Amino acid sequence: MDQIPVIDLKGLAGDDDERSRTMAKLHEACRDWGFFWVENHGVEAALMEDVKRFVYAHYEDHLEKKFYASDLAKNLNHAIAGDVSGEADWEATYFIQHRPKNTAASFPDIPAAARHALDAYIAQTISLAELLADCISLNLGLHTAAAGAAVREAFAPPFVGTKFAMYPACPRPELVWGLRAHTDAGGIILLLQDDAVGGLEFLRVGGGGDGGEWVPVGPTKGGRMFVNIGDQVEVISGGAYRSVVHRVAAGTEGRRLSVATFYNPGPDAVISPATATVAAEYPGPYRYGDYLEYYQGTKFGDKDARFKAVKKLFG
Ligand SMILES: O=C(O)CCC(=O)C(=O)O
Repeated sequence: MDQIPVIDLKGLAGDDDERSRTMAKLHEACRDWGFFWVENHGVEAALMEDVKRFVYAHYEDHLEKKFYASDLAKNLNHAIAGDVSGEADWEATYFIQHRPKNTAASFPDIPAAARHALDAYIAQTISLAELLADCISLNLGLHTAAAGAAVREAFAPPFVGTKFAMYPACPRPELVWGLRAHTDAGGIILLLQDDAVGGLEFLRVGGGGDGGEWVPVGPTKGGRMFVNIGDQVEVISGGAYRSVVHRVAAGTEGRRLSVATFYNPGPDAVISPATATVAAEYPGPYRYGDYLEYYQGTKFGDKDARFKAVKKLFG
């Protein structure tokens, strides 16, 4: 199995050769994989550690007991195969919005120091998402002096939010997924992964196996962030870049942390393929808010069927 690409973003600040090599590597990663690691990404290691500490503490203080007392957890202990409906995910999560409005203040359980670290982490993560959005625009030939950075312009004003997740140790991982297979609705997703427990898997199509092969992402090494591309970048790129199906396996090994920051179009942003030649295969122009509403009922379904339906419903 090929290795998941690792892009050293330091190369973007190098001389012309180094910059073009880095841009080419990023283009191949977006085109051939749809997911990749980045290093020297500008998000401080100390902040990543602060955020992880907060997520563990918050889980232990506020979520763990509730999770194991939930119907899903209680039923799973006594379940036999087929009992679990297949519509439940073995995850304890909460979501904080950062842009256009920061909703962190309405979470009473975040201590001031943690909120400070979270704000700083998110500011750096947004800068990283914007950098990647601009590189993607350039690599797709969509970044011109006249048009500016096409992906960022299409998303404006962007919606940015973070899903904080813990995947608790699961006594019966054969019965349930941590999170069922899906693609992400939005744009660019930046993941702070657990550095000890894996579970995230991406379906790589075109890498050799017929129906694709599930590639385990594994724990983070060396302070890397993990990146994947969502449906809107696939639409804008006219399929040059793909939003890839992924899932999280439940495991007995121990709780797994993940912090996923979504850099998405705002609800009123109008999305369409930027290249006319392939426009026929993709929906658009449509309002992202309309796409998202449809996505919510079809998240775990087939992406291509969703694109077709959205084209019919909204344009
Ligand atoms: O937990 C992860 O690593 C991935 C989470 C994810 O795919 C999602 O929340 O959409």
